[in-house]
Parts: sequence; C-alpha cells; structure tokens
Amino acid sequence: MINRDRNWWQDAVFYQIYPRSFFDSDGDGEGDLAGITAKLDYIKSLGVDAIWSCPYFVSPKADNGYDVADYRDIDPSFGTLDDWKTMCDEIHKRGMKFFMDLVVNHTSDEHPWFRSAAASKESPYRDYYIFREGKEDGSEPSNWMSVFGGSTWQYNEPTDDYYLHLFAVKQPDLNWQNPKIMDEVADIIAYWAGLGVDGFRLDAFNNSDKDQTFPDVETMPGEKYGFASQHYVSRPGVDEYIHELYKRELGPKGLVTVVELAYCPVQKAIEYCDPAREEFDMLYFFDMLNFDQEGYDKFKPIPFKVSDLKKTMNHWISNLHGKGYCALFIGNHDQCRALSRFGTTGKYRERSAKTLANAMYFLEGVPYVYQGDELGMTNTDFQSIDEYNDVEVHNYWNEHVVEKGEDPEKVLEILRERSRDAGRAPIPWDDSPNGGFTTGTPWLRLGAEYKTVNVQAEDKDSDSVLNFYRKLLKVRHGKQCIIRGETEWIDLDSDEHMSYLRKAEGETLASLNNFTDHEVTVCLPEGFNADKAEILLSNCGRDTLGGTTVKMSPWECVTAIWKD
Ligand code: TEU
Repeated sequence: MINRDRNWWQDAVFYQIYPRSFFDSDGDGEGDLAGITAKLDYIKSLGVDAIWSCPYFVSPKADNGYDVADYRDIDPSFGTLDDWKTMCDEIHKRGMKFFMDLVVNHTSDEHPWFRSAAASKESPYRDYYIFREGKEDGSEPSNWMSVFGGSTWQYNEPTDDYYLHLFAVKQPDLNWQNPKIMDEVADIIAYWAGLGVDGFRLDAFNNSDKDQTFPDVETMPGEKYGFASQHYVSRPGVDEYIHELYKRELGPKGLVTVVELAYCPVQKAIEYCDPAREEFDMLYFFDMLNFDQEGYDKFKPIPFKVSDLKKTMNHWISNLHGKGYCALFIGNHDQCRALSRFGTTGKYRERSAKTLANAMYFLEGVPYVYQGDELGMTNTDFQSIDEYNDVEVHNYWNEHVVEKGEDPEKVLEILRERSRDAGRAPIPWDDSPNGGFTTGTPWLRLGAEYKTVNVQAEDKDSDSVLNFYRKLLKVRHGKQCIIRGETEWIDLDSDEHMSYLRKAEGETLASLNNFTDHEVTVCLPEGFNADKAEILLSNCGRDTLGGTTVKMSPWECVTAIWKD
C-alpha cells in the first residue's frame, strides 16, 4: 500500500480547472482533457503544486457535470480514459498532484442506478435513493426548497411517489443511510486511486446525511417552500461516512481531501479536520461567499465592505489556527468573478486584481486559484437569457420572469452581476478569434476584454496580473510565518484596507492592501524598524515601506518580510 505523506498540501498552492472552459483541443467548442494536458506548462509556470478539476465524467450535463451518469468513465465531450491517463501522467511528470471532484451526494437521473430505482419499487437500486409517498393531499412529502429553487421533491410517475433532490431535478440524492452506498463510493475511490489520483474534492458532502423524517420548515416570505438546511447540513452521519472512507481507502492510500462546507459552523469544521478523528484534510467553507448577500439569496447582493470580508476570514482563521487549514479562495465556478465582486473594473482594474490576491493568499490556509482569476478576468457581459447555460440561471428566470412576471431587464442585470455563468467564460489564450480557446463555436460567450486580457499578452508584460500571481504563488513557498504563523490584524474594523501581520519563528510578514480609490494610511506596530523589511511584492513598484506609517496609493498592495 502506498502511504504518501499526508501533510504535503499545507505548503501547497492549488489551481482549479473548470474543464469545459479551459482549452478546447478538438474544435468542438468545449474544453477537454487533452486541452488541459496541452496547457500544463502554463499551470506549472504559475507556481502551482496541485490541480483540482471540476467533473468530466459521463454526464447529460444538466449541471455541467455535477450530474454523473458513470463514475468510472469520461464524457466523450471531454475525451477518453486514455486522455485522462495521459493528463494524469503529465501532471505527475511536472511534479504536481491531481485532485478529482467526487460528486456523491447525488447522481444524474440518467445513472443506471437511478433509472432502475425509478422504474420499479422492486429494483435492487431502490434504496440507493430517497423515495417517499406524497402527503395525503398528494403534495410533496415536505416543503423543503431546492438549492436551485422550487421543491426538493420530484414526482416519479412509474412508482407514484416522489424522489429527493437537494439540487436540480436531474440530480437525485443518494441515500447514504444505505450501507451499499458506502461500498459503491469506496470502490469508486479505489478505482481512481489505482489510476493515480492524489486526492478528492468532496462535492456537497456535508449534505450527505439527511433527517429522513423530513419535517416541514418555515417557508420563505410569500413562498411555498422553505430553506431546510438545518435538516441536511453537517449532520452526524457525515462524520461516520467520511471516517469509514478514511479507514477503508483514503488513509491507507495517503489520499487527501478537501470538503465543501456549506453553512457549517466553525466548531463543527474544527472537528472535521482534527487529524485524530481521521475525517477530512482541508475545509472549503462558504461564509466567504455569503457575506455580501441577503441571507441565503445569492441574487440579492448587498454592497461589498472589506470589513465584512476581514471579519469572516478572521472568524475562521482565528478559530482554526493550529487546528486546521481552510482553502483560501476569492472565487470559483459557483460564483461571479471575484474582480467584479470585490475589486474594481474601472481605472484600477489591474491593481485591484493584484490587491485581492495579495490580501487573501498570505492568510493562513491553502490558496486555491480559480482559472482566469490570475488574468484578472471580470464578469461576462451576457446579452440575453438565451446566452446562459446554467440550470440555476434558467430556474431563476422561469420563477421570476415567467411565473412572477418580474421585469426581465432587472433580472438580466442581476444575472450579469451574480450568476455562476458570469464567472465561467472560456479562458482567453491570445487575441485571435475566440481568444484561441477553440477553433469552433465556444459553448459559452467569451469575456468582453479578451483582446487585451489574455494569457499571451499578459505573459509578455512583466507588470501584468498574471506575472504578479506568478511571483506571489512562488514567494509563498517554504515560509513558516505564512504556513503556520499567527495572524495579527491591523485595523480589523477599517472599511478601507485589509492588512495583517503573520508571525512565526522570529519572522514577520506584513500584507497591506488598500481597497479604495483614494490614498489610505496604514500604521504598522510601534517600535518596528521599517528599514529591516524586505519587500516581497508590490503592485506599485514600491521598494521600501518607508516607516511605520505607510501611505498607500489607490488599490496599492505590498507584502514585506523581516526578522524580528
Ligand atoms: O456546490 C454546492 C453548493 O451548495 C453551492 O455551491 C451551490 O451550488 C451554489 O452556491 C449555487 O449557486 C457544488 C458544486 O460546486 C456546484 O457546481 C454544483 O452545482 C453543486 O455542488 C451540485 O453538485
């Protein structure tokens, strides 16, 4: 049995690939695995240690691959198993690790297990899923609301009952209370471990255990359904399931995990990553994604305040310090672009892209860079509802425009600002038609600025966002104050800057970041000798801190390090 060092990831940088939008090698308009292989030198050049790719398994793509119909094979639009093996080998040859997305809270309704289960109550797969009779009046078994809107229950005609789907209708939830699911998933893990995978990102796994009495919940104002997360988030079964997977496969094979933690309290998260409990390794928590919206509604944004970002990060990092590591990210495939959300797309666009990275990636945790953020990509400027692909967008449109008759222009505006598709545009590799992403017709509209914001142009420009990321990700490595240093915030309440010190073993790192369009003064601790500080990074050509009172230009960032 392989028993790899379990902790290599603590000083690692991860790169997240959304494969459909990464690079198209065969001209069908969609990214593919051979496309990833073709661009590995680019990924390596960023200073990346490990790659996590979103799903590419056989799937009707109702949720872009998060609806898996065969866990052991590649969807033809992404290539073949041989393409996967080549990709994995080439990643390893470059000294990087590979994580796959393990989507086992649910399957596709086109998975053979579900087809069989839905066809007959006698199916051997019936208990793989969660079927319930409707209420006496024939309505859904409970009033739970799905993550993508509407009920979590879908009527199934052949057996005259309902099945549970926390996400889309085409994503029926697996019944983890059935021990056969554990056997199936352990086998899937063993299969991919045998083929060389190094770890897993566990999709929606803290939703795997549901309160199967399905109590009704309070409904949202004016709505038929209510948010029922208290009945399916971080319940005790999650610990039990992951521990068994750890014992059977993950532990003995040295496989590392990062778990999505939707709406999980930090005290529970600490248990999840306690090595003694043998559960998860890294935590990918969601609070970071929710503080600038009304409650659970991502389509009701509230203005971004950097103090809210700091308080959220402080809450997690101060509680986790010395106990566990969270993923540090500014965006992912479930969000609009970070730069449009937290930075500025005007005059200081490039500076703010660098400042966001500088502010987040020196915190305690493991950096995850979502493809395209390293270029400073912004939200896609979609022109009509027909240009969108995402199931969440279309459900929202149907509910708000078609059913409730809301103003379509207003809904389009909010979708441009907050939809997942806004952050899923194909990667622009150069300024040729379609940004060199494909020779065919891209499956999703390209970002408007691809003529200037593209890999080729930024590669040549030593001052580009891309080259700033390269410096940042490399300079991080091997520094104890970054890996395990304590965090001391400077002006935690300030709404103008995000600045902090990280200290360990007689060394201090300072990350200072102005989040405004005007000059801001940041005060370093008294008694500190600024001349001792070496500047590691700056987006304004700064070569000294110049004293304990640092006057920072609009959207300026600087990182310095010194021995105490
Ligand atoms: O996401 C889980 C999740 O709860 C949220 O990310 C949610 O889908 C999103 O906020 C809705 O706007 C994971 C995947 O990352 C996501 O792409 C999938 O759609 C989802 O699981 C279902 O597999």
